[in-house]
Amino acid sequence: MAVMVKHEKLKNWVQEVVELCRPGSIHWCNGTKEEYDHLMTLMVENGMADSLQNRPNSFLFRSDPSDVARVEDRTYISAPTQDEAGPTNHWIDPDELKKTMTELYTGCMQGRTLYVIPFSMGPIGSPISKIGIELTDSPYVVCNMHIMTRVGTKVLEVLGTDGDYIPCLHSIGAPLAEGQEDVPWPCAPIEKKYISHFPQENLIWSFGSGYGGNALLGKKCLALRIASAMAKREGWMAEHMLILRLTNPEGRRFHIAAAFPSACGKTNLAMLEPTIEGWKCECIGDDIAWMKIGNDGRLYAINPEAGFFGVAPGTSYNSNPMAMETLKENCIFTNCALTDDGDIWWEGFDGEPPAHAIDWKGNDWTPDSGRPAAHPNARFTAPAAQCPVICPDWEDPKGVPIDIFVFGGRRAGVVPLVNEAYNWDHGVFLGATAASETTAANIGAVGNLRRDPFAMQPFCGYHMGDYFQHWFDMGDKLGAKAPRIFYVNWFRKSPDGKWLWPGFGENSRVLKWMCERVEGRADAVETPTGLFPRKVEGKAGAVETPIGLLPRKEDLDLTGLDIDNDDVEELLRIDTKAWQAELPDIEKHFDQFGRHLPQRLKVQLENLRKRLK
Ligand code: O2Y
Ligand code: MN
Repeated sequence: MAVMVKHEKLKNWVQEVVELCRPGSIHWCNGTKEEYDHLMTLMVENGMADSLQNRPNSFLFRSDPSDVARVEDRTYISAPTQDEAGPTNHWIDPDELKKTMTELYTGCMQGRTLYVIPFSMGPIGSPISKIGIELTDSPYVVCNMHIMTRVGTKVLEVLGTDGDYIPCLHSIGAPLAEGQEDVPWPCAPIEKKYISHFPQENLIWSFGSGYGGNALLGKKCLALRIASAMAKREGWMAEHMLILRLTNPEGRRFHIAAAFPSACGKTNLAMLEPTIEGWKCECIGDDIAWMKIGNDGRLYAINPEAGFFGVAPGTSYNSNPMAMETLKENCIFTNCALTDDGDIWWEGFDGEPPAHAIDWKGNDWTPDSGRPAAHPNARFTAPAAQCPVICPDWEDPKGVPIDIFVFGGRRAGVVPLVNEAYNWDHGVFLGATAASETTAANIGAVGNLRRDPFAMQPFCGYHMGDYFQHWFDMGDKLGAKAPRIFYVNWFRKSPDGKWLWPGFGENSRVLKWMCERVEGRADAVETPTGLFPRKVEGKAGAVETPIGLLPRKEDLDLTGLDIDNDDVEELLRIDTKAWQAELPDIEKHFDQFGRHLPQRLKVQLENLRKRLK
């Protein structure tokens, strides 16, 4: 099917890139199944992919061992000045970065095909959606984009002759000389990888990596880094949040958007199966939320993506049965192990490990090998529409009204299972000070405590202090219609290192408490009185504590849950000394934002200090 392009600016840009990168051929993607099947066939034939004999229309890729995750150290927010990028982003002057990258791009697509991918982030035509065009020399990227976004001719139709789009240039950075044999996963060495964002121009340039967030440019680059900068300018929100709908036994719906750092179980929570009687949960998105204030003054969210790019290891019928059902067919697996019967496998998969497999590096593997068969950041790419608990309204162009924001992180100590913010400003403080112990999703040491404000540290496309101010500004606009804010920690451990909370479907008990707090809104306090513990009346009770409103044991629905009383007490225990010990670290964290730190956060820190006295 030939693609008709009537957009002069787009045609000119493609021509410029052709002249710079010198591909052997050009392919305008139409987003059809035939296109996907054709590219997959090519990749299987040239040894880049294995077709899985035991999983219909599914494929396994093994990346180069140097190209296995997002590379934060090589990711740049190239705003005009370093001050605009802020202390949490790497920065290079835009002219200098463009010069360096132009040299790298010169001739970089030699011997390869340049694919032009028109894609929509969000349902095509939604007032919240945005169009991107990714130019890439990776057929793996094209197939992943087919699943993760809405690709094709329809997008070009919406673009018309002069519509706005976000240009996303990507190259794996591995030209193929005449007669040179290709490798299964071509990419550039780490020092030549650049994941660059030019927020003032809404422009993305990525070079050298073919993996995940570095290469599927609609996701972290567009939908978070560039979109967050656009959202600040235009008065909306682009957040690293799952979106779910919870329906109570009376049929009342609650929409929850939750921000957790990478690999803290966002996908599991997004597909939660409640263990409490009569409650239903439906998934709208597992990673990113775009939110705008609607005509009724409430905040409406869409999931800009069309698929899940989830962490495979640890995903099982035990941890996430709905994800496992989603993965039954039509999926791409990257850096998983291959079993002898032509299926995928990873650590944490259900059942016994296979007696033999091919590991993510392509080597023979047995359970005695002493190394993981799948890379810890191995991924699945799966169509969201295949999820058995996908919400019927997940593609509603107007979005869903958000009732509750949840922040959280992975903390073995200090932070209780759940607490509610006293008010919006306090909630912004909870988001701004969120911290988590690091995992394999980002390159670097595993297990260090890292402050990850709003789970946006790697994804905020401008100065984080200004981003905090944007949250206050949005709260001011939303007023009484603002979502209520909570903070959770599913990962608290006992002093002897045992998980205190069972997690997974049991998390519904905590969400239920939040929904009941929202229903009892009229009775909730606006400001802390300092008289704690004092029960705050409402449908679900709470006590004031120095860090926020906490449920008492009897406020949580623990019916049928086999949990020790002592464990629940420990989960809800506030160790004042441990919290006092957090204050210098919060202060240090805030200090880095200098004059950009909103005064309202300083007030919140002082309030916390006073409450802890
Ligand atoms: O390592 C990558 O490239 C993927 S990172 C990722 C993928 C899906 C959802 N979230 C993330 C993340 O790091 O937050
Ligand atoms: Mn994420």
